[in-house]
Amino acid sequence: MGELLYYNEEEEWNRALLLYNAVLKEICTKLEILNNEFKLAHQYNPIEHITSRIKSTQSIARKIRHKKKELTLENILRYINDVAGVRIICSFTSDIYRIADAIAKQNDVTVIKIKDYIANPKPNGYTSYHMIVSIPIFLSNDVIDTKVEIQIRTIAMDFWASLEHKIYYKFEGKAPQGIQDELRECANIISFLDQKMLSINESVQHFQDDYYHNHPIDADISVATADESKNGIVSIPDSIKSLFSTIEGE
Ligand code: 0O2
Repeated sequence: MGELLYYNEEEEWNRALLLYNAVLKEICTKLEILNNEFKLAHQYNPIEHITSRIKSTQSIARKIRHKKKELTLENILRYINDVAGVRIICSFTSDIYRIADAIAKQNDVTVIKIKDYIANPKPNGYTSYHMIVSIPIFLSNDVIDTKVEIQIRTIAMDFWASLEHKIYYKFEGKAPQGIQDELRECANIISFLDQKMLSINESVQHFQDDYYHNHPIDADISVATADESKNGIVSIPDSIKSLFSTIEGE
């Protein structure tokens, strides 16, 4: 960033980077804890994967230009909300809102802005749930609230967004109408697919609940282990089951 900012701003930029890196660590830890807790309670993993990044200097400069602001550190800190960004990929749409709620409820998280592009897709078909939040970063003599953008979407939404992003840049934002129409059609298919997958998952859940209702002993001795495949339920090995029966018999 040095070459883009005035010399005397460089030190401040390095301090800002330290904060942005810190806020990414904070939010990723929070998400990991939520995911682990959920896995333990429901034998189910709402987060498929998480990526995080500090926005590239070119992308910051482009966005500042787009917002018609001068490229100064003050403007970057004030107007660019996504210098630090995390992307959370979930299996199902319902997981997106569950995760968003769980983050927003935390005492040290301040929700600054929400854009629900799932309830209100963009005209080009883009869907995703965006939150801008701030989290306090504790330094040796200071506490600084630092902004981070959280994008939450399903695997299917992510697939669409990655392809659209590439096409957007290939045509410098002016893709031919036919391609734009096809992308919008794909967005509709993806939304249908997400709804279908969610309803299949709900049916599986009901089958599982009915099964455990009728086989309560199996439910007692079924656990999810840390390294099992996602969403799976495995039975406790026989050697451990026999321990249970010993205890019961005592
Ligand atoms: P990049 O390269 O991904 O970082 P704000 O200033 O917070 O009010 P902002 O940030 O201008 O609003 O817009 P918004 O709608 O919150 O979008 C922020 C990010 O969402 C974008 O960052 C993209 O990552 C993603 N996004 C938004 N709209 C689209 C879209 O139509 N297609 C795709 N593929 N992604 C989108 P950047 O900085 O644009 O890009």
